[in-house]
Amino acid sequence: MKVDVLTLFPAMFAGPLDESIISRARESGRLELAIHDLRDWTHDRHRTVDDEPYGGGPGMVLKPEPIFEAIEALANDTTQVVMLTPQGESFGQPKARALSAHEHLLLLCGSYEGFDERIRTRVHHEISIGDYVLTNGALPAMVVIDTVTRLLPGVLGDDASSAEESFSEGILEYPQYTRPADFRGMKVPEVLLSGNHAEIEKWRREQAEQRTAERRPELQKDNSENFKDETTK
Ligand code: JCE
Repeated sequence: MKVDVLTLFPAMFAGPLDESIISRARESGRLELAIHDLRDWTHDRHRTVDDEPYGGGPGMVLKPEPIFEAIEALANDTTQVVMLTPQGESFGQPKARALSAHEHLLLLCGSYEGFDERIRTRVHHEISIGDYVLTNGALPAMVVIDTVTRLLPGVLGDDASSAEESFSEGILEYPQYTRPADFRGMKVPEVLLSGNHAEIEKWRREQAEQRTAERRPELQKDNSENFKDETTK
């Protein structure tokens, strides 16, 4: 998948996308990522990207001309243009999966008070990553890139991919432990040391359901498919 990003803060993208799984997805060619400075599509001495809102009011608005020119330079008929804004559709795993099916995404990161409304005529998806206000769309763009990249074929190992398929939505994870069995008096639940796989599976299902009911009751649904024995799935 190719992902182009249009931002006023290209330096924000150095670091988070150069680590771990995303970095390997780039090295293997499964993700081709290019960060573009919106100011590269201005034509004036001051590289102006914003202006005052018509009708008055606080702050500044992103001008249409540089963004239209950038889209015309970077997008083709197969490109899905994605705008990150607090007014967008709530982002979640189903939207990540839908976006991961496209060959080319162009992510528009705003800043200031937002975009001139006419820019929306060139946008296919408008996404919010949550109900809080950030200073700009760079962090939301990185969230979208991270979630979408790990869903691309071959990016995760086989174990993580099958765990993804069975558990990714609808229920929280059960508690996990590793060695030592007794850490500063905090003991690992006996059942996990028992070697009784049927009992372990039952305990994990109960824990996951209890946790989901307590913390995220709105997720509660029938998860019986998620807890079939791994060997019979
Ligand atoms: C952004 C701003 C609206 C005042 C461009 C914020 C997304 N989930 C999200 N939280 N915040 C954002 C986001 C995305 C793009 C922009 N701002 C700041 N937005 C009103 C200020 C500007």
